Amino acid sequence: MPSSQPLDRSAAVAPLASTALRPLPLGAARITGGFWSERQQINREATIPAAGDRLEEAGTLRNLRRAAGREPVADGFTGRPFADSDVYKWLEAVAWEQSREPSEAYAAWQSSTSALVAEAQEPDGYLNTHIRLAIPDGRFTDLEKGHELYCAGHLLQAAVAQYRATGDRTLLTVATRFADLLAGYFGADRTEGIDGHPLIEMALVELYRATGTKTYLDLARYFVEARGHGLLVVPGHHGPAYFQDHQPVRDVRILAGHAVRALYLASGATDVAVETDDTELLDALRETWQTMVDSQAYLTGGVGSRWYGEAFGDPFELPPDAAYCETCAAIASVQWSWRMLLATGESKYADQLERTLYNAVISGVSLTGGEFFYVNTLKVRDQAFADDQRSAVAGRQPWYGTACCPPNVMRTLASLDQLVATSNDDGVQLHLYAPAKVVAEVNGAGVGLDVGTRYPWKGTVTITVSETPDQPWKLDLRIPAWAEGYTLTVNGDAEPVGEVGRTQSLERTWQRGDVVVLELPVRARRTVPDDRIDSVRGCVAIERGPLVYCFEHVDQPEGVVLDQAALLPGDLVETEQADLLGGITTLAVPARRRDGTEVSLTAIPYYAWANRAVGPMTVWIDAR
Ligand code: FUB
Ligand code: ZN
Repeated sequence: MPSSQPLDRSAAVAPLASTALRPLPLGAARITGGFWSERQQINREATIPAAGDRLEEAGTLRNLRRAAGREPVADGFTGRPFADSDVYKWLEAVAWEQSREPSEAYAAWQSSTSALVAEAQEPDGYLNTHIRLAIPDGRFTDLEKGHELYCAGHLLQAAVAQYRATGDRTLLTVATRFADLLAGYFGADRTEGIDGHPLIEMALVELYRATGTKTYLDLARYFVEARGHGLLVVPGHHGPAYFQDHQPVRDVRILAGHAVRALYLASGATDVAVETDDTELLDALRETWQTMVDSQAYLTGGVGSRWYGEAFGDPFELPPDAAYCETCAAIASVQWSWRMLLATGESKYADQLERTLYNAVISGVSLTGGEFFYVNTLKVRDQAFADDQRSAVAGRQPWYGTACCPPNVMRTLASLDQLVATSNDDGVQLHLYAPAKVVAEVNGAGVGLDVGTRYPWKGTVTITVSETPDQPWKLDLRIPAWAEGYTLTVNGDAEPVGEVGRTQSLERTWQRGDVVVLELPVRARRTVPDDRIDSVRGCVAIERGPLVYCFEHVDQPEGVVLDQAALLPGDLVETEQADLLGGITTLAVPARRRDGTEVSLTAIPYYAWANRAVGPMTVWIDAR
């Protein structure tokens, strides 16, 4: 029986060890309107409900019914070996949504699907419908490709979300039984082995955090430490680097191989480092993160520059047209940056997280919420040809044969409120600027903030103190790296400004009704790439606030071939267009066609592209 009493209102990532910043409990930061609220509403009303139908059509739920014995087992398995994980990610989204706003429909999806999952679990705690239906004697025999622990990881994450968001222990019981089986099977003194697709590491750490069972942390640590010894190879296809098994995690300084795998592993390793106070591991992860951001991440925050192996490229190998930038990789990058932010308190992690969310994550879902991108390229060439469903040239799709990305977007948007703010003994830190209500405890006393803003379209952020103790505390504001020239006032009095790309702290004994106004210079700017990125040398991109812009063919004058156009110096003219693409600010940009004719090109936010016709598009454009 599900218990109805929430016992734990922790967020998705809730360290037990002391960290620089502490996540707020569920509901303590609430996005109340604006850009993200609109996306969350679409996620709640359109995307998540439709995904229930897609999971049915794809046979994913039927696999569970068969494994549960509700339908004939002999009819077999449908889909990719990791199809179960799509259901778990969807259930996670359903859970986080209920922490935002309970509803009967959501509660019904949760209870019926969780009951089905519980029924599909085998008596000894094992659960995987692909193995059960397709290779019943194949447990843990194909760790490279089998995805058994990857699916288990998503189950654990959904279970923790469900428990924290609703108090329902149905999935948590399933998850702990499976985790107990894993802990009894894997380990240095038991069966040596690691999964071909990391994820179990961070899932086990969170299960440890939710239950207090240290065995789960120990197993997570084992999986992190056992990596890097060449156990995983698929001859003729992938070597150990694809699986991040070429180097011990603490020796890695440059990410390699499959991007989602690499970033889920980095997230799990960060969790292990935090909970075991492993500063050497955390330092290695800091360096690796910095290398990724400096040389392996696209301007959008997207990562993975190789289609082959869905993989990281070498440093500065960032071709815009061949970009893979899987939506899941962007989400994994957000997950890692969030963990690094909590661990260190350094605002550069929130900067990258914001860049990735606004550009590489939400580009992965259409404005109506019904279609998705798997690959988030930065350029579609003129007359491009696609023979792969994942290619942007094929257009956004309602679902994919490999459907990892859509439910990943759903759970990310459903849990986005959790990334707005944190607290620690010094005060409260704001990371994402959105209309929001934030309540936090600082040294046992209540702090309340009301945030008003039209960010990312406008740069004014107004923060009103709605509750405060009679003691000094710090309000920390992230000043994005692009915000040169920002200003700050408290009750109308100017504050000295600091460096950009850092946190600005305002410490005082606050009074209820105090008003802080942060003015971020949200205006169009030209961004020059690092000249070591040979594929875009001589180009520029346009950004405005946290948004990366692009040029989409449908907006351009007759005769413009984007691949052959060049930008000219001159003003970037901004126009608010409430009726275009859900309401955006467009930019008019002076340019030259190949024949020398001067034209005005139109740039739109990158996330909004491919919501009309699919065709040529570019983020980077020649500026010589
Ligand atoms: O292997 C499971 C998921 O499928 C990966 O994370 C994605 O890259 C896709 O290959
Ligand atoms: Zn994916």
